[in-house]
Amino acid sequence: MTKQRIALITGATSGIGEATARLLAQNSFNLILCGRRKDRLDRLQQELQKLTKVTTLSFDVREKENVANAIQSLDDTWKPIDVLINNAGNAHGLAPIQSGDVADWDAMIDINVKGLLYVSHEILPEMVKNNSGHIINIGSIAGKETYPNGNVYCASKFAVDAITKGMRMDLNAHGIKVTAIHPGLVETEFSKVRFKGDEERANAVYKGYQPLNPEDIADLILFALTRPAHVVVADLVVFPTAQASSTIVKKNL
Ligand code: NDP
Ligand code: 8X3
Repeated sequence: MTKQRIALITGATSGIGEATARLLAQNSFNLILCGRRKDRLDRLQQELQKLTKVTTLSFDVREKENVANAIQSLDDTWKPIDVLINNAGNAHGLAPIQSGDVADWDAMIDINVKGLLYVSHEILPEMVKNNSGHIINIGSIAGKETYPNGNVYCASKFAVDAITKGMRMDLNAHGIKVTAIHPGLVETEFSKVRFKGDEERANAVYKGYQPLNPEDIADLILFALTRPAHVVVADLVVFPTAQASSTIVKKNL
């Protein structure tokens, strides 16, 4: 019998991470669900532990020591981690560089870039020791092309793209798969966070066309995870059909 793989998902409390947790639970992965909102983690654990083994870790990816303590607190049944899904992240603000908010810049660089590195730092040594594992980094079309007012969010996702390529090279000798998935517009809590709770502005982002839903991305993550041992999905850009680039979206308003 094949061993059930253990997957750690950051940002499992909403959107893409939550949809991925549900799909992987249905497909026999054991899950370590991470996020700051403990109430949501607890609720999801309650739901998914009917299908598979689930544990949760509540930490802020910006807090280096908390990241390390949380991951090191896992008992041996949760090690080694076979799959790391670096998904936690958000945009904070959408403003010209000359009027950007420094706190927003810090948040995006600390969460999207440094947070991804802190989590990876805790998990990679064991994968390297075992010469196996699969890392999936959630980038963005914003990491492939810059768009007006996207400046620092785009920079953070360009960094994710660069880190992913670096991981693929450095981990190659260890047989570790590295995948990047770069979505276009996905309807999640992303725009609510970007616009600081302004629901009207957030909802407008998804009006007049059919955006991707988080399940579409979960589906691609499962696809990448279920390829044969000799196949790696390296780099995937995915748009809603209505989207052609960061700035071209066919809307019927
Ligand atoms: P959501 O806002 O729905 O989810 C973001 C997740 O990240 C939440 O679970 C949140 O959990 C977690 N998170 C945010 N900040 C932190 C933090 N400081 N510490 C720990 N966890 C954190 O957005 P999406 O599902 O859309 O976003 C998931 C990923 O997809 C992000 O990396 C985003 O950049 C990327 N993406 C999204 C696109 C979209 O259009 N929606 C398109 C392209 C890429 P909690 O708040 O509980 O900590
Ligand atoms: C999220 C997609 O286009 O809002 O990364 O940057 S976009």
